[in-house]
Amino acid sequence: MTVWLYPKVVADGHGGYVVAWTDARNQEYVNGRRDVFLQRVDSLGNPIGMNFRVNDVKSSKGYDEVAFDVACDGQRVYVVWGDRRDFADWSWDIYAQVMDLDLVGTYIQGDVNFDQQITLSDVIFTVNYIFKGRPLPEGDVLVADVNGDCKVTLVDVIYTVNYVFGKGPPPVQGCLP
Ligand SMILES: [Ca+2]
Ligand SMILES: [Ca+2]
Repeated sequence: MTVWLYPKVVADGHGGYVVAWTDARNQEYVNGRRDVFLQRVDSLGNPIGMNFRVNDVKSSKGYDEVAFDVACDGQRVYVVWGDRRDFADWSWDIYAQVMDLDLVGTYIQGDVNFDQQITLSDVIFTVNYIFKGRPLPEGDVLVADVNGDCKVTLVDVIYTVNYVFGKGPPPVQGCLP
């Protein structure tokens, strides 16, 4: 069960909007721990690109992101939130993320762990997802569909391994927007 809560909407300064909310899709151990996600939408509310996690440390590791807010000046998006990643002393601290508006919703096909590169870490991530169902690929499961057949299987794992070692073609755009 994932709980989607606390939507916030701000104008992006170009006729569209940036929507933020928290949801628990990444929870691995305990119900109710949520991350902050962003989605850019056009003037009609249609999603542009995909939604993605904003907070850098996943809440599934034990820190609930709460009390977040979002702003946009037409060029950049600013998100602030509180979490207790310093769990040892039970303290809450404030964190922020600033990103270019143009990059909100963009992704690299095959970058399953969302670190802006395609490496063996993405292969391991995909294998875990296939056999354990978790953690979920960032943004959309189909980011892991590197051969573009709209399914995530071991064929995609082999495809990525071949690409990482220079023996195969790069990931193709499949079913993602
Ligand atoms: Ca990656
Ligand atoms: Ca596939």
